[in-house]
Amino acid sequence: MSHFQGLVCVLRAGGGLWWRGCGGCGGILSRCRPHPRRGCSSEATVAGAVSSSSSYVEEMYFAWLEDPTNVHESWDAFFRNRKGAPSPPAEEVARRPSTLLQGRVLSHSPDTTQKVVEDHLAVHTLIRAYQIRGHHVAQLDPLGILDADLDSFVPSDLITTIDKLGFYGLGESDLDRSFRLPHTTFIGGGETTLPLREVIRRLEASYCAHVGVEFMFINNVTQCQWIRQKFETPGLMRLGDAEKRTLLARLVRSTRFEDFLARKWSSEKRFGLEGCEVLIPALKTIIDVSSAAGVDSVIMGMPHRGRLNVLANVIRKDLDQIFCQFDPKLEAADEGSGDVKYHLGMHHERINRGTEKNITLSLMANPSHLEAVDPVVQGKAKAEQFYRGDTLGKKVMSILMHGDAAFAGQGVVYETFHLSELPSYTTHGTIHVVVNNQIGFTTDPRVARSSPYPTDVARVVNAPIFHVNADNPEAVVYVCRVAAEWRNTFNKDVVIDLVCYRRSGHNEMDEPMFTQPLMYKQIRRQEHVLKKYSDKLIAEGVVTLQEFEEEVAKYDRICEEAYTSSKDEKISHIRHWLDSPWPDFFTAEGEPKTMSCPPTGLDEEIMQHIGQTASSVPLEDFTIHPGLSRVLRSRADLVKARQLDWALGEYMAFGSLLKGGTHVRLSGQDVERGTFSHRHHVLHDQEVDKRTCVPMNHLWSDQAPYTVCNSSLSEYGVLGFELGFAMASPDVLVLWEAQFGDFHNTAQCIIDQFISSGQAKWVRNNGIVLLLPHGMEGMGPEHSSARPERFLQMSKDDPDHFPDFGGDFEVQQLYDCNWIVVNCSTPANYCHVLRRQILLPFRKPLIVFTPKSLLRHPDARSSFDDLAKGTRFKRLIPDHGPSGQSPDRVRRLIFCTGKVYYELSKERKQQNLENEVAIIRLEQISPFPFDLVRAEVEKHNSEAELIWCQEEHKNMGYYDYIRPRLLTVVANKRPVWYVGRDPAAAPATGNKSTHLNELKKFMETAFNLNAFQGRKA
Ligand SMILES: Cc1ncc(C[n+]2csc(CCOP(=O)(O)OP(=O)(O)O)c2C)c(N)n1
Ligand SMILES: [Mg+2]
Repeated sequence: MSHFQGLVCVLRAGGGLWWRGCGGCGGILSRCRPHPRRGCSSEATVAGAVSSSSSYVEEMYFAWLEDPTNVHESWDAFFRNRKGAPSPPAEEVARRPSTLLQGRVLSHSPDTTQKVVEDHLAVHTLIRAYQIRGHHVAQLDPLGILDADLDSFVPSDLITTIDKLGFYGLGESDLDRSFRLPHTTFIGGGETTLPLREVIRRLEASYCAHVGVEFMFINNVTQCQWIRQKFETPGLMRLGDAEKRTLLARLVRSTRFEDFLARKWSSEKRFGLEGCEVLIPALKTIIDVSSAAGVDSVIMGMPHRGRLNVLANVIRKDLDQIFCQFDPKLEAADEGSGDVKYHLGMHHERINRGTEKNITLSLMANPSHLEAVDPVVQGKAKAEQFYRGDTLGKKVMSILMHGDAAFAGQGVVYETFHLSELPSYTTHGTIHVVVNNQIGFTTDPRVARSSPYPTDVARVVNAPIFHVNADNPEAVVYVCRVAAEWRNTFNKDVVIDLVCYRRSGHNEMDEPMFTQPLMYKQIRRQEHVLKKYSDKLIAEGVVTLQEFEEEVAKYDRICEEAYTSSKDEKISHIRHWLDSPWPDFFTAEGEPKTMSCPPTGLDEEIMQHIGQTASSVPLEDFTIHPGLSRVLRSRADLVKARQLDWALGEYMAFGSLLKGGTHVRLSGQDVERGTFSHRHHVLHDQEVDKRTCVPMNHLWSDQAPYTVCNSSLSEYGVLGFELGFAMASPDVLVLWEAQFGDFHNTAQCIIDQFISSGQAKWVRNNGIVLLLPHGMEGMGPEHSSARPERFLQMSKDDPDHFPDFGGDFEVQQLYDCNWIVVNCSTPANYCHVLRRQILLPFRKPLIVFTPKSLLRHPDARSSFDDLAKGTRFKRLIPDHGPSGQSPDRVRRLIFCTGKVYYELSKERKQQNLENEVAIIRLEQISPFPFDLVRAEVEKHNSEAELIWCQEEHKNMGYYDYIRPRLLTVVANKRPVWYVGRDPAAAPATGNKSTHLNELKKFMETAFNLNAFQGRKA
């Protein structure tokens, strides 16, 4: 090995000896003090730095080997001297690069050519250090008082002093020496060599001015090169005069809009954008660039801050419609509770001025719960892409805006990022814009997050992060342009961190000086960005003062005129704020086209066909697991016997909807196989890696597609995503299945804020289905209860009001409710209720408590007859046994729901009480089937005891919901008795024998006909 090859090897392989434990310094090791909060960045990065420098030497070496005239004569002399020289001893090898990279000239080398190599390496290391850590030095805070990155470590090798040269073993005398530039930088433009002075100047301009680029953690060379080229190429960041004028005009609109609101409604909360007015030109730039690249639909989510401004100046909602929302006398035209003005959504199709192309912009309505809308936006964007066949996200894209505190603090942000690259969840790149006003309500960043930047969460998906000083509008626009180009080129997420400030308190009424006195003293002194930028353009001669003033006056006039016409608005139509209209599904007035629902049964032929597909492998030469062959064989036997188990019932529902053209999407943890191994919707070839087959997609050649996808291990993010997916179209059955129903509560925010109350707040329908495995089976406190009590407590049907049964009562009741809660006891009924979801003329969320042991219970089967043409979902299943034949003899009427029916039935048989006790199953719990329950009560002996029996504890389950409604049915004239588990804190015991004892005890009560005698209700 030559001396040189030895050196290269050391640089590559031997590095582990000296860089370990220290990386954030980009290879400059001895000075790096570990930062108490952050530590250093990855070893891989440093390894990259070294290998890049060494590869440059290597490049030279191989070029020289080919032909010595290929390289400069100093290299020629260097390699000539080294050729054939013995390899250096091991300890020298280990020591040399460290010395070298610290810039100290090897003391024993008198050779000047060697110094040339070492100096080149030093310069390359310096370049790399700027690329990796220049953002720490960048001037990002417009106020100039805070470190935008919360990192007290000062990278002394980068700060603009001459001392840093010594750090690299260079001196002042080297500043005017020319150095050859590596291929990993673009600062040269057309030049391949530059004087060191110019190298540093250009690097500082690229990485340490008003833009801080964080990207060197990305482990893809092409992407890194792309970013370097965008930020290093000389002159690329400069805007033309026309662009500057457009930017100024947008800044005028953004600023004057807030000023106008502040003038007219000085004591109203509006969460204004003051301090980050550039958000508007930023978004418009992203949309312009994306539109030019072919995007024609943008779905956005954002929090409160600046929302009205975005509606007015990005979405272009009519100003009078916005202004009238401030009128306290405005009456609500729509049913439902409505929402505050800075939560409402919007959908608008218009011509994009920049590109003269059509563009549809949707801003999703959202609750106060920060970041909750993120996955919802992604789901809706994914659905639009799916239905348009936009498999690469070239037509539809999403933009998410965030506050700095919420972006760092809310876990759903992380969950959403983790969906970004998953095949069934990716939206092919989201542009995230953080309004980083360096404060969250009254809390400083130093106590609000542990990461240096609020944006660090994005690093998990290798998204580049562009920090930019928001008081430099041109830098902001440039960064936005690059972000949009990045998304269009790589279809990956990207983050823009607008480092700004908040001119008022959290809202306009808040006093920020209580908590941030110094910051706000500075803010009071801070000149408005519009003033600074207009002065700049006037000084540059890009606009005249008069032109600027005219632009301001023109927009002020527009606001005034809109204000005048807003006074004519007497009624607020929330429908006009709908983010996801379904024009063909409803009438022009937004009403259902009918108020009835057809039967949900199926043709025998269809059932047979679906059943056969469900029991077979539709692909040739496909080897399935022998255990699965047994499953398919037993399915085939069931089909032959015209029987359905739970899995087949589901197959019938999905398959028949697919036949009718409805897309079905089932998502959740392990849903493809099914947590309980009963579903098997994706077959895996046992011989060929990753070869799979989804039989449901082989039913008919013209069927709708079936999507079944195992999700990431998230509930909040994934449920939000599916809700968004279901929002895009009424012609899809979207189902989210919890692994066990118990886990849905980590998605409680989506359930409370969107699913339960979404229609009331935002007048939009949603037909999402939640499948929540539920049942007390001795599996412990966290694998038993899907918490029916919580869903029922949020159901809005009145417990004390006995409704009129006019018209189609079933449909009317469904129309009036906020969601439907069912617990089906048979596969046929499960199939019916899923089909009803789609055959209804409107959409409501459906909560299904699904079984576990019943999946394979021999009694929990249905005949094909229960699903035959003309049949329907049974909201209540009467007792068809002996008690049903002679209802007069019945002494006890037990109402129940779900799996406990089978336990009750078995016990009744054992106790030989089939004539005395009737067991009635409530399949639809909410809205409560008052009509059918009353019929049951009236049919039976009026002296019979009324019992509600459940397997859940008394303070849980259904009892609190059922009891007042049953009492309403009997006009409070008869008592309703409770049979079930005693009240408890945990939903279930972890002890098997306690579990069985509890069951035994309440079964005894259920059939002890004297249990309630003499007791007061
Ligand atoms: C999940 C959630 N928790 C708490 C709040 C209450 N809250 C409203 S705004 C706010 C501060 C948000 O700070 P930031 O994300 O930086 O946005 P900014 O208001 O500064 O624009 C808080 C804590 C909320 N809306 N949502
Ligand atoms: Mg903030």
